[in-house]
Amino acid sequence: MRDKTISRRSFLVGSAATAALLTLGVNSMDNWLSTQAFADEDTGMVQVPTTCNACSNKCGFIAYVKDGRLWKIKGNPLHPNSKGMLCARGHGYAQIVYSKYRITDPLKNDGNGNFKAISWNQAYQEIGEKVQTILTEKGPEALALIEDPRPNGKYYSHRFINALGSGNYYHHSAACNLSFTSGNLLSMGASGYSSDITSSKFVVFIGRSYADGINPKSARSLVTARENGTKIVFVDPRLNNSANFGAQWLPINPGTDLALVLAISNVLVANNLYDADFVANETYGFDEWSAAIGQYTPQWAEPITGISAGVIKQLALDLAAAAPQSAIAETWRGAYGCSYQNSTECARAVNAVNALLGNFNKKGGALITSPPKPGSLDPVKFPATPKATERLGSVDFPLADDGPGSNLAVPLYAKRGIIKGIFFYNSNATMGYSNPQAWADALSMMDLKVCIDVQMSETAHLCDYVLPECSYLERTELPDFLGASQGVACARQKVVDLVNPNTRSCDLIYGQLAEACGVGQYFQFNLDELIEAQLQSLGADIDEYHEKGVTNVGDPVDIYAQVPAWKTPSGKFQFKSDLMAEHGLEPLIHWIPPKVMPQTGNGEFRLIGGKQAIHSHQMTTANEALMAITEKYHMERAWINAAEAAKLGIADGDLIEITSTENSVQVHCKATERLNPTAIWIPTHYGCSSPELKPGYGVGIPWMSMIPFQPEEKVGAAMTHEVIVKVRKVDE
Ligand SMILES: Nc1nc2c(c(=O)[nH]1)N[C@H]1C(S)=C(S)[C@@H](COP(=O)(O)OP(=O)(O)OC[C@H]3O[C@@H](n4cnc5c(=O)[nH]c(N)nc54)[C@H](O)[C@@H]3O)O[C@H]1N2
Ligand SMILES: Nc1nc2c(c(=O)[nH]1)N[C@H]1C(S)=C(S)[C@@H](COP(=O)(O)OP(=O)(O)OC[C@H]3O[C@@H](n4cnc5c(=O)[nH]c(N)nc54)[C@H](O)[C@@H]3O)O[C@H]1N2
Ligand code: SF4
Ligand SMILES: [Mo]
Repeated sequence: MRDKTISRRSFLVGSAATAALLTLGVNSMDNWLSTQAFADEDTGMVQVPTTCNACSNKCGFIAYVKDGRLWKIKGNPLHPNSKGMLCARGHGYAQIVYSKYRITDPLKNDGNGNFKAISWNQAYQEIGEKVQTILTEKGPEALALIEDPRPNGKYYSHRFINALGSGNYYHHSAACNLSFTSGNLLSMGASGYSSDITSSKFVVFIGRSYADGINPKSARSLVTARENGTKIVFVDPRLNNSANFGAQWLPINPGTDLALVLAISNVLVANNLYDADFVANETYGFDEWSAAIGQYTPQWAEPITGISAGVIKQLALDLAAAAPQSAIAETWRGAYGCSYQNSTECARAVNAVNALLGNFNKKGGALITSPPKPGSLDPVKFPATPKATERLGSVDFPLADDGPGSNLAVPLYAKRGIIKGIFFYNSNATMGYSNPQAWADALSMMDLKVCIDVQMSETAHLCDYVLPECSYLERTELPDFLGASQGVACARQKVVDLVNPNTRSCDLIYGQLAEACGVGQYFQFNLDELIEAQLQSLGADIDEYHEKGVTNVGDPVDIYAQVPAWKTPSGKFQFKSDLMAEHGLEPLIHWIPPKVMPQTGNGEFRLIGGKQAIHSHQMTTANEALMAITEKYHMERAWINAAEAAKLGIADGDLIEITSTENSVQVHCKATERLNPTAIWIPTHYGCSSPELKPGYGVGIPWMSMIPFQPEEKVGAAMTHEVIVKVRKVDE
């Protein structure tokens, strides 16, 4: 593929960029799809249905086991996310079970960063004593737990910290989709939606890239949508790898999507191109809001976004013409999941466009559904934990989605001397949730830091105790409940025996830790009993669950049958949020500029990032097969717009120095026309600084080290793209 240069003017025109998209092309997904159908040589192998743990999609697969060893894995056709397919990470990450980079014993830090193996009993006893001291001296509020929730973790981690009396339980979301889900709750009372792209006529993707931030079901739906003639427009500062399926690429100036979306609303309202019945019956605050958005014309948005007024107007007209079979698709992280000071507002604005299109729960529109939840369990066997303290951060970040909360409350309250003990489960918080130095400083003020992981992450290095979990292929977990029109329970089941005999699964670890901390009474059941109780509470077929790895739960529902039940304070879809007004914010959806703006043409850029199809966050950094692909294709390079690079005397492949207020790093560059001239784009999977994780150690840029610690106001997302960098060529 040869890069050509797109001038600043042609960026504004938009259509030239689209032409470039079509001529440059990107790799076909058909190759990927065909690799899923490899030859069968399954005879004599034990087949175990289970789920992947290489990302939160938890795709189902069948593991083939020969002589007690994992032989291969194949996507489970019954699983709603994999539908018979797995991505490269899913295949590659299965290596973890035999990885030489795993932790094999409990470890204790001697205080100088040297770790030595200790027995489980010693680890439990010492942690238990320290927990008791913290509880006595500071109370349960001084303890916290952070995790990237997985089927077992979601239940056991939460129960463990609540059993200790603490409500300080947080997910990873501050650097994932906290702004998006918080904005959704403010406008719709639901944390998310999915766009029905295969039945749609016209879909606009803002940042979200199904072919890079992969979910196999969604990636497959791009192929079906193309076959069905759905017109797709990609709004992304970078020509991402989903763009092969698009009709148009709009290389927006990063951080300005809110202006684009407000201008689309302006056109829809000014031209009476909205669903008046829906607006009249289902929404709150429309009259005030529609009067206030007159200023947000396409002409106003053009210089902010870098997209011409004509293109913006046409986008709005096309959305309206196809409504309700049209939508702005949901995001996840990159565009407005957590990236900017206006991200929560952008989520609200996107929802407002979908509301104007009247597309909620309409075929081809935006679908709000909810997966089944287990019913109540036997209160004697599974007693309720004591009333927990109010979660720290709920005062600072009152508009945060209160499911995950903002984990940035932990460093904030540690620095205030309030949080003294922390547990990390399946989480590399210090490298992934905001500035690593800010996390390290906060951790240095705590009396107890415990990390439960499978490998020696950077977060593990900063802890006092590291507890080795066995890999996901060596353990059984609780059912994962999924589904839209049909609820399903999906099984993660043990595939092979423990490879490292001194590792343990999280259900055991939490039960034993609880015992050592004096709250063992809340864990007087085993995992199998809990699985059965959860499945029974929903009337699921337990044999089918184990045999096929997926079983239906409940009756099918017609997702197109009714408008959603808006669980907002007004009971309606909200163009206006009184809750925001109560917290001193403007209640009507309005323009908020990004926090920082680069002085372009001055060697300044905005640093943005994104996923690569073969890696998951930072957890695949020690995977030899996946890192070999990185090395072969120099995937760790930073992208810079070719014309901007030329102005700075930088050529494709040169070593460059990238400097922010927080750090200065050197990396080779990819000079490309596939990027907006105001941005530097980096893959977010690199920069590992844990020497034990050899394949990834020192490769690429530690993304978060470039970013200030700066929680989004009232929400607490990490604002991961609010950073300006200077770039210069370095002589090699
Ligand atoms: N391969 C892979 N797939 C994954 C994951 C993974 O780690 N690896 N993780 C899973 C998880 S947890 C998540 S949250 C999702 C993330 O899924 P996405 O949010 O789709 O992933 P990203 O690549 O982070 O961001 C998507 C795009 O946003 C663009 N972008 C950056 N800034 C802006 C902006 O200001 N405006 C616009 N319009 N676009 C912008 C980036 O260039 C990028 O192409 O992926 C999931 N799937
Ligand atoms: N630098 C950087 N930061 C990011 C992202 C990124 O791509 N790069 N992505 C952002 C997004 S979208 C998200 S969702 C979050 C994700 O946040 P995290 O889930 O914290 O991301 P990872 O860096 O993958 O760290 C997961 C940790 O879990 C460990 N782990 C893996 N398998 C197991 C297991 O079976 N048991 C246990 N106990 N531990 C296990 C891994 O070794 C790793 O240390 O990060 C966000 N922040
Ligand atoms: S999308 Fe890929 S990595 Fe994520 S669960 Fe599915 S197969 Fe595993
Ligand atoms: Mo994420």
